[in-house]
Amino acid sequence: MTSEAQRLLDGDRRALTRVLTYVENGYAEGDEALRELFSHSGRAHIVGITGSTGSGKSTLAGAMAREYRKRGRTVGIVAVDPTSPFTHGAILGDRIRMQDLTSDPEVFIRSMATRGALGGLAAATGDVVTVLDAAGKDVILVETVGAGQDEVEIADTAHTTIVINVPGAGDDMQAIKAGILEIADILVVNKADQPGAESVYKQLHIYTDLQRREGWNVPILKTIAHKEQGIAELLDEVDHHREYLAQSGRLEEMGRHRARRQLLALARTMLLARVLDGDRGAARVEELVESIAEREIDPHTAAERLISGR
Ligand SMILES: Nc1nc2c(ncn2[C@@H]2O[C@H](COP(=O)(O)OP(=O)(O)OP(=O)(O)O)[C@@H](O)[C@H]2O)c(=O)[nH]1
Ligand SMILES: [Mg+2]
Repeated sequence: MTSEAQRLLDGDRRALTRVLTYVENGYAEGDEALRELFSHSGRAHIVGITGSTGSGKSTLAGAMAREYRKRGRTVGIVAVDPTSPFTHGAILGDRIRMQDLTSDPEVFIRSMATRGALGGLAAATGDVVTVLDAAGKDVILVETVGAGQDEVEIADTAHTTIVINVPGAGDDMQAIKAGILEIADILVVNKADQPGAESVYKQLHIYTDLQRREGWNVPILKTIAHKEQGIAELLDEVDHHREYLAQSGRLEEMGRHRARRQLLALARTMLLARVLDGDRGAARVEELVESIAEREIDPHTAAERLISGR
C-alpha cells in the first residue's frame, strides 16, 4: 500500500484531502489510492440530499451533521456545486454556514467545484464517496441541486435519498413536474417557518398517497433547517430507512446493483479507450464514418469491425 492511502486509513486529514484532489482530477495517484482503499469502504450510510437552488440543502446538511455528532457518529459532506463552478457563491456560503463544523476533526466537508476529468459528475462523486467511506465516516451526506440527470444518478449512489421541497415555489410543485419526487425515500418540507409550507405539506401527502410504494411508506417531515428544527426526527427516519433496507435485503441488492453499474461503466470506458487508442484508432473511426455516411456499410457492421480490429 502507498504511504498516502495508509496515512488516510490512519486518520490523517491532510492525506484525505490530497487523495480527494487526485481522485477529483482523475490523476493516476487517485486510481491507485482507490484500488487500495476499496476494500476498506462499504460501511458508511450514504444519504443524498437534493432540491432546487436555495431550498436549504447545505443548511440542512450542516444541521444534520451537528445532530449526528451529538449522537457520536462521524460525518462526511460532499456538496456538488451546480452549473457554474467559478462564479457561483455556493461554496463560500457553505463555508460560512458550516464554519463551526470545520473545526471538528470527525466532520469532513468537501465542495466539488469541478466536474471530474474522467467520467463527469457522477463518476467523480461516487469515487469521492468511496474515499470518505474508506476514511471511516459513518454517514456521508451528498448535496446535489435537483436540476436534471445528476440527482437521479445520486439516487443510484445514495442508500437514502432526501428530496427537499419549499413553500413559495409556485402552486404547481416543480418537483412533481420534474419527476424528482419519485426518487425520494424521505420528503422534507424545509422553510416550514414560511407561509405556504402547510399547503406544500398537504400536496405532498396527496402525491405520496397516490404513489404507494411497496415495503416503505415515504415519510414527510417539516424542517426549519437554519434553526435546527425537525432535524432529530429526520435523522430518526434516515435510521429507520437504513433498517428497512437491511432487513428487506434491499441494502445488499443495492450493493450488487452499484457494483454491476460501476463494472460495466468502467469496462465500457476501457474498451472504447482501447479501440480508439492512438492515431490509427482515430483514423479507423474516420474511415468507418465515411463508409457509413456513403451508405457503403451499416453502423452495426462498422461498430463490429471497429471493435474486432478488422
Ligand atoms: N426561512 C428559512 N430560511 C432557510 C431555512 N433553511 C435555509 N434557509 C436559508 O435559505 C438560504 C439558502 O440556503 P442554502 O442552504 O444555501 O440552500 P442550498 O439549497 O444549499 O442552495 P444551493 O447550494 O445554492 O443550491 C440561506 O439563506 C439559508 O439561511 C429555513 O428553514 N427557513
Ligand atoms: Mg448548497
